[in-house]
Amino acid sequence: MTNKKRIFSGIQPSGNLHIGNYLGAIANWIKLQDEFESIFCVVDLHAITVPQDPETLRKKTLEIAKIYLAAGIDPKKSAIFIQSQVSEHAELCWILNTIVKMSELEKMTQFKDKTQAGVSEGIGVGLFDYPVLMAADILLYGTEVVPVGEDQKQHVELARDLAKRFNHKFGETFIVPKAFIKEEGMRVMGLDDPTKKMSKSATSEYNYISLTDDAETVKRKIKKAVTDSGSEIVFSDDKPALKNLINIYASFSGKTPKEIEALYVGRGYGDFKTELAQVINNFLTPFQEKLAAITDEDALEILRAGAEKVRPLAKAKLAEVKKKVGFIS
Ligand code: ATP
Ligand code: LTN
Repeated sequence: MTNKKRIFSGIQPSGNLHIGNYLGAIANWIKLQDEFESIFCVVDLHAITVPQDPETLRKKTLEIAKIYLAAGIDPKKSAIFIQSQVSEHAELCWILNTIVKMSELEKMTQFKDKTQAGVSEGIGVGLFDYPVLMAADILLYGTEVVPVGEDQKQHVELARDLAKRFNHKFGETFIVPKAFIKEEGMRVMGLDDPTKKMSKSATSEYNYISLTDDAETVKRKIKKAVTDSGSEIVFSDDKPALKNLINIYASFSGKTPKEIEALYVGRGYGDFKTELAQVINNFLTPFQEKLAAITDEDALEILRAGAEKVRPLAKAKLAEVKKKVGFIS
């Protein structure tokens, strides 16, 4: 490994990856991998914080790795690995559990969202502890920058607080990481409800466009996407549904929202939606061809090599932590 600054990020192998995950996270990673020493993880320990079918989990874990590769993460530049194959993540999480406060975790919006306003009946402890495991992921590698979507900012803040707290208590050990969040436009909202983020655990498939949706499905979903009142294609805060669709159009076409508005003067939603579906498919079709060409064996090999590459870093940091807290080696 080199002495470039390090980035670390991950995605859970649960549900179907959607264009929000791509635009909010993976697309940034591709750009950053030249500038930073990059580690990208498939966070299966996080995925089991909600019930998963074991066979589906195995399939999805491989699929995420293939998606990273098809999207352009280059295993020569970046390490790609499966979280559960480096057991130091769970060990560091345990140690961090002893310095995090219940009240800090109770404040986490993702936990509150996923438990319907904090009702903890029937909710696993793992879901509550999720942000601490994420802090362990980040701190284990001396990560400086964490490229994530906006919804993860609060979790990265907790990782910063825990790094500082540990350093204060036991002496300088962890680098205090920073979140890297792309400009506002990158928060992709649900197609059926522009007030909430596009989410792979959404109940309706009309919420999202999956990276594996075929061209016909994309057309159907875009056609059904909610729009605002009026008939003009304008980019404005009081038209949140249209704003979201224009943002998606802009991201995949490289055009600015202003250019897109100009393109549709005097034309209606029908034309706009047809062409938006085309713009998305122009990205998805070649992406899916690349995805289909990656075999399970290739992906597994890359994942094994990735784990081999990062394990020494994780081991060294955990050994340092154990010594600092007073464990005998
Ligand atoms: P869920 O909705 O089931 O919690 P998710 O779709 O948020 O899942 P994650 O695995 O939690 O998926 O997130 C992976 C990455 O994608 C994170 O960096 C997250 O910030 C980003 N991301 C997720 N949804 C969006 C979105 N709608 N817009 C932009 N980025 C997103
Ligand atoms: N919680 C993240 C996934 C994740 C992550 C990480 C992201 C787990 N560990 C470490 C960045 C760094 C999410 O996107 N839902």
